[in-house]
Amino acid sequence: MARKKYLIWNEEIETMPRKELQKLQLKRFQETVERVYNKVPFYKKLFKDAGVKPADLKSMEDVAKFPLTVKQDLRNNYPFGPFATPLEEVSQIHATSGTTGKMTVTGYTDNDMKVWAEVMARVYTAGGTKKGDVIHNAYGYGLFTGGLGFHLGAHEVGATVVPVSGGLTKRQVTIMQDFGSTVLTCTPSYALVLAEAVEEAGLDPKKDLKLRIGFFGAEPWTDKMREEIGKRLDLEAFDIFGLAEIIGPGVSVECPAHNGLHIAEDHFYPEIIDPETGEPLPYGTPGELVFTTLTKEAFPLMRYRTRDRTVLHAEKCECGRTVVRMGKIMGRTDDMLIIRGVNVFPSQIEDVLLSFPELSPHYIIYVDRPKDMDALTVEVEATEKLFNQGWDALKEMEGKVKKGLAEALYVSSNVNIKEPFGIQRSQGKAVRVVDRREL
Ligand code: DLL
Repeated sequence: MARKKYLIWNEEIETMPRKELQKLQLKRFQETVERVYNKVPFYKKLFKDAGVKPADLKSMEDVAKFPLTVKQDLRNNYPFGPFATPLEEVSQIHATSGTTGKMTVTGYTDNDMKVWAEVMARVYTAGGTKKGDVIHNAYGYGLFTGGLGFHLGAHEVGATVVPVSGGLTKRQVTIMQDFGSTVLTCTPSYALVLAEAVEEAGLDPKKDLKLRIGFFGAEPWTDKMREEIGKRLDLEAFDIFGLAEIIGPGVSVECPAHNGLHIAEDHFYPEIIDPETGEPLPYGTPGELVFTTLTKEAFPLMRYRTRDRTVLHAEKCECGRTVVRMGKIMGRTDDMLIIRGVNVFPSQIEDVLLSFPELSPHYIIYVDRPKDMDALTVEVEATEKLFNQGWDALKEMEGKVKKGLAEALYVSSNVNIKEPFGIQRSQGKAVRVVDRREL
């Protein structure tokens, strides 16, 4: 029997007429505003400084009058200050470790866990996961929301989950093969590491593995990377987005139309703002993504600046969903590099590198400032084939990549092509940019 192309977990909500959805959002936004104002002291001060009261939210047009919040607000109230329920009502805690500053701590009541399971079931179903699937979950288990979020959703859809977590890559390949895994969940960079290990083990994913679907997220990746992963593991790759502060994975996901990520808009209200001025921008205009949680009990957040750059679209998708779609994350407002005055996004560099079949999709970007001038260095791996052609071929390739980068970025860069496996592999979120200017 032919598979139905578009599966939807919660038809009633995911295909709800927009007018009805907006009504529901307004009611829930009003409840959130009341909750944070009455239960979380730092919001009272923020509201006072902005000269607003919960009752001022009469329609969604009023949303922009309410203050934006940032990670620093959470850090200032570390660890449990942002919680709107007493700790005894909190059934699970997660945290993200920033490279700077304190951890960001998030909490869930029993009902928040149910919401998380529901939105993750929507994610799995959007990609075509069903009861009978075997999910190889290689997101890290622990304080990171990836592992446990995907675990929770797997149970909700009734699939079989294998909680492998990250690491011990060779064993992961054995498990995928022996257990007949059909769904792979991990970061896109780790998917490539697994693909390499599959090749090294001499396996043909078409014959030796049963993978059909992959849900990859937690870090930026391009459409070219999607093609690469899809081809090397013989699966359809879906982009999944989320952040611990909002719930973890499950905020949005692609459907097989691959034209943006459907946001669980009945639980998370999205806005796009101008990152410089904080002013809201209309659908279709790229800017910084902002979320308000609409149903969270333990850790509600209002107008939280994610620092992620994307664009929103409100037209109905061919899959039937009516919820707003967000474009692929183009990068973060805070990982935009300014090189000699020019804005450079790591995703632009990835695009150029992946357009050369002679290179492997493993790279790292260094930024230095020798003699007061920014210097951009891109290290990328050669494929075995290119490497075996010797020095001259490598140098010629470096020249081509340099030219490609200069045309795309409008700044010059140094390019070092490394031997195969010359770039360290990641088991979770890949570190792709090392900015040594502040050091
Ligand atoms: O990364 C949650 C998650 C787990 C999402 C597993 C998807 C899969 P945090 O550790 O709080 O949460 O990191 C959130 O990661 O603000 C983005 O900058 C980035 N990010 C997450 N998903 C994507 C994606 C999890 N699909 C931060 N594309 C976010 C690009 C992503 N960036």
